[in-house]
Amino acid sequence: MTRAERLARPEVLAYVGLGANLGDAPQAVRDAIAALEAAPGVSLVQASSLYRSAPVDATGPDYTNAVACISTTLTAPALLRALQTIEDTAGRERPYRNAPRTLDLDLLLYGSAHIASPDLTVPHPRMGERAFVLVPLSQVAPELVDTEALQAVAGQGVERLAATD
Ligand code: A4P
Ligand code: MG
Repeated sequence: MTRAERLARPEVLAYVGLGANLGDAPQAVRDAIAALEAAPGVSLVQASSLYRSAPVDATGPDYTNAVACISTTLTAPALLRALQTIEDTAGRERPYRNAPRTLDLDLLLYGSAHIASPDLTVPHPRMGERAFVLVPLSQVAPELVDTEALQAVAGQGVERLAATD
């Protein structure tokens, strides 16, 4: 992409789900929000509070989760690569699917795009079933989350952390 094309790219509003359940998970999520803010082509619009959640379809310690709303000039594949770079910097390893992790960054929504490529599915295919996504998402973008969807996942344990945790 030429510099002129890069400059001309429109801003897209996107939502990123953050999760961690190894090490100091709340700090890993805070650091990741700062890394998102610092990433080229990304500006942070709003981050949710941090939430503690029981593992869903996974084992291991409780997770810390959050959702960040960003504005970006990156394409969706370039944004995914930027997210994976932040995961790698946090020491992310992938021994098996849904293994405990130091940091997981999922692209939940990229504008109104629907993407189904081998490496990227947007909207994130499991976001609608997960309280650890819907509850923080409803904090930053209430218009994007149906009350019925929130009620359907109300049985999953999600607890807002105090700012000092
Ligand atoms: N990929 C495809 N679409 C996307 C997308 N929209 N965002 C591909 C991010 N990545 C996407 O991801 C595997 C591959 O998915 C990537 O190479 C990318 O090309 P990964 O992060 O390496 O592996 P993963 O995290 O095990 O898979 P995934 O799909 O992120 O898992 P899930 O379904 O998101 O589940 N319970 C609680 N309480 N909190 C959690 O945060 N997270 C999971 C992970 C399970 N249970 C949890 C939590
Ligand atoms: Mg992931």
